[in-house]
Amino acid sequence: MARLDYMDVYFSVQSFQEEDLRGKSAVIIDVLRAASSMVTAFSNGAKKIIPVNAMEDAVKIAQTMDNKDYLLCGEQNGNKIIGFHLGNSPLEYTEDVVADKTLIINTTNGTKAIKKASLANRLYVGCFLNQQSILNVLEEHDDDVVLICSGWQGKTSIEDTLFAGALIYNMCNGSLPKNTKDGVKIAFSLYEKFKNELEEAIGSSDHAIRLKELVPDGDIPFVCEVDKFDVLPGMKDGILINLNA
Ligand code: 3SL
Repeated sequence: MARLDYMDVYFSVQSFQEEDLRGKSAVIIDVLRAASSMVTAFSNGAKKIIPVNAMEDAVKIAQTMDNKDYLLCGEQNGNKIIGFHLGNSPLEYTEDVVADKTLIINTTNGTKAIKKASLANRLYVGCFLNQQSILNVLEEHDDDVVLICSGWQGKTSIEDTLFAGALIYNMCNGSLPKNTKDGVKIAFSLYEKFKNELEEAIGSSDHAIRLKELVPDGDIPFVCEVDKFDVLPGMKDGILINLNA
């Protein structure tokens, strides 16, 4: 069982250094929307996900593959990237589109957090949609666990902090031990306050307001669904696979 007194929470991609994660397990959180899209894609049969730092990297990797095997995915400022197959709405990642495909994904914060966490011993991707799968794998761990909220360009985001808090809240059955780090206390307290009104809290977040004009109406309620999918995206040699498949 991962120990809460050793756990820490980072609130943006910029708030940690690569070295901070050496030898630890990391859960990368991006509720809106990269993690939610990845989890949905795996649930609908995507074979692999290759996260990248830049659009150019995605295109270079695609050039080494057969056209029928991959999809270029992601967003720039919330919008689908010109020339890419899919944007970053989880609702786009349906079975008929993603089954058996390798998805090469570039997003503003989520894929950058994943790439920056490459020194972690183990890396998982989590959001409300696969909450129980993340809790199950943390139960098996006895090393230090770091929860990394992707946030938005260096800023804290309520939706990612809420999910970090949901993990912590469930790990301690709602009763937080005293000897935890500040980040753990902050995430726990936020979740405790909003746990019965997740959709309202996330729907009025800075990120949801930013996305309002850009994304399908269904994205917000969808990413707030808890335990919808039994999926565990985990990193193996730079590529995410569904460890629960
Ligand atoms: O920053 C990210 O990784 C994205 O998930 C942001 S967006 O919701 O697609 O705009």
